Amino acid sequence: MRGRGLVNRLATAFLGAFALLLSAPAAQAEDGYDLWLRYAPLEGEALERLEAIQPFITITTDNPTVRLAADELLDGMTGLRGYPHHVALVILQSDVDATGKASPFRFACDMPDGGQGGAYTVQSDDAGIAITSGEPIGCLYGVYALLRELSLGADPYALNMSSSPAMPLRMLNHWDNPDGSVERGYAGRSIFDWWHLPERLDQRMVDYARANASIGINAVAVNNVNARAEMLEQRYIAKLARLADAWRPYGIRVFLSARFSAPRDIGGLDTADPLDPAVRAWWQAKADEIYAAIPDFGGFLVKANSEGQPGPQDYGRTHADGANMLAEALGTRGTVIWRAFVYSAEDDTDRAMQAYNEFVPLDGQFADNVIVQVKNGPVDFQPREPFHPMFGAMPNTNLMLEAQVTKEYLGFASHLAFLAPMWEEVLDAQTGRGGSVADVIAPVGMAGVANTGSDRNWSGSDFDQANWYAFGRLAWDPSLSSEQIAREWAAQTFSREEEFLDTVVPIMLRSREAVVDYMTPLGLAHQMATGHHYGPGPWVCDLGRPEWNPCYYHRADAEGIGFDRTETGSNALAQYGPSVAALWGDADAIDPKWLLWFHHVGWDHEMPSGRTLWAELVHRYDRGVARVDQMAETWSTLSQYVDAERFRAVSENLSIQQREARWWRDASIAYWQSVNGLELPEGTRAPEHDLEYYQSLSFPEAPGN
Ligand code: BDP
Repeated sequence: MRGRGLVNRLATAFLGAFALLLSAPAAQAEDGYDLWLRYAPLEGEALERLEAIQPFITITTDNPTVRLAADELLDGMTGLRGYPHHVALVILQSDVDATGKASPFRFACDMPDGGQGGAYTVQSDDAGIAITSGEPIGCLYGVYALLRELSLGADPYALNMSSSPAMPLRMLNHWDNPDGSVERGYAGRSIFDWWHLPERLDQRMVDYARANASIGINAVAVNNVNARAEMLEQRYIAKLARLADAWRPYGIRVFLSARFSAPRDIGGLDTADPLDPAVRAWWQAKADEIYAAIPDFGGFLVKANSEGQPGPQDYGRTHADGANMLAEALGTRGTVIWRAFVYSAEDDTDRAMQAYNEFVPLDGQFADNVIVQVKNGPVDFQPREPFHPMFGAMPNTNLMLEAQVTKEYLGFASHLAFLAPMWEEVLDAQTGRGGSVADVIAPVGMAGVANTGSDRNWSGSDFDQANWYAFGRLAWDPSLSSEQIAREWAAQTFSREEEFLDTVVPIMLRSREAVVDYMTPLGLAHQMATGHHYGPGPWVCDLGRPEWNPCYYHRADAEGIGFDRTETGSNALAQYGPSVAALWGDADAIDPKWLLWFHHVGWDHEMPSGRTLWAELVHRYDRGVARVDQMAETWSTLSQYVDAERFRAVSENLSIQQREARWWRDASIAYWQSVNGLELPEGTRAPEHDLEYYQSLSFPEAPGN
């Protein structure tokens, strides 16, 4: 990846140009490591316009972030021009006029009226291009925005951009473990080399920060929410401090997932009761120790009393008691992010209702520096869920959205599923209680469970990079359309040829819906196999806790299918605002995409399409499979736009997806038929195997578990 020192870059570029002279002008193989920051050479008019820009930069500060911004700009300009010799000079000085030359780029990164929180403007005038912000980080964001626009072919003399982030916290949550494994990770091992830190800092750590900064991400929780207490030990704090130092110039603050029982696990206390003075003192001392090493430490991310994790309820205390105790230890220095992903072994209430039931009564009781982090939907990162009813229901609590970038439930790294449309769906959802989900979280932020790993391409597949990119772009500006994000990502990552973009963007935009169709159409959810969640398992009904079983969610029998969440059932609908509840409460009026989430209906229920529910279900499975076939077919026509290495990698993943989409469809249909005894609608292909075959498949080695 780029971002090396100038001299280094010039030398490499020179050698690169020399090598180019010796080799045939074939498209160079790429391994995806450069992500969307390839700065591939422009051509034609766009190149001519860029070449006219004067080849030097003047900076009036030696702030490290501004220096990075200048370095990135030089790097980007070199890449976009395709040759280095225009990039000649960096001047670091305190007075912009001292050189006596007119500079084409002007950085003004501490303007009193330049906006806060990373806001920037990029404007062209006769004198050149001015990048302005109230802070250094805004200038870095401005450079990335400028380079993105130039990469897309914009006219450098007609720029008039101004942007500010929609929400203050734009965060990635890593589910990485200290031993290098990654829970729900499908891109190799962890990117964090804890073993060798703090002495050795992998270049990947810098490249990672740079990629995040380029899309506006400004916070990273480095370890799994199912946390190990030893991450809070002194030796890990030293490791974390090295990372924090490397990431600081990129505007990234580090957070730690904290195990609630740490005072007991590693602190020598016999309790972790949040109201116990010794426990409070332990956390206070721990926070002080961390801040001594990392003055801008972000704070703690906590999963408590969920899926076996310890928490305040172990001592008869509330989530607010636990969160506020940690918040006090951090004080004004940092933030506690307390997860609302809870459901209890003892409670037989509809799982989709439990977080709301536990948290909403606590509204107004959380300290100012506590954020409650709520998953996009009320169950668990399914291919489609309605928005979480907590959004809008806790007006006196800081609420933040948690999305999953890693595709635990959407085909791991091999299925092409562009998630921006899914996030757009939830962000745009009207809560019926004063605005959309995006409005509710705007004062706080958004977290995404990262999909990065040690694979050369970072995300396990080229197209999964788009989800990382889209997450950052949407956290910066939730009003961006999925289409715009897909287009700018594809142009920067693969090719800016119109024909390529007009072909590949529609593939991306329809891909998530295809996954919904072949996995869990019509509002079904959690039909994945046990533990690893790889492949279908709708027949599973014998696991220890009811809500771990797919049959808990589909409730299929000879008469019908679906989870009744209306008044006659769990009444989860009552957790939504009245207008939303009314919209979804009528099985005949509800959008079919939510039908079986909220209603139990007969197999012969008449759908808006005129089909019976059974015929519609089969139709959707088939539609999903057909879409994937179409995606593979379309991709096969695009080889001239993509280097051979990445072209082949995408093709191979699409083959996997084609096979697995059929598997999902066939296994699901075989199971439904065993329950409802119905014939397949006329003209429909029978499942390839019988149900026993699908039930016999076992994959103990599936990744990410
Ligand atoms: C589920 C994952 C599990 C996580 C949990 C969580 O399967 O690995 O620990 O979410 O968010 O989706 O805490």
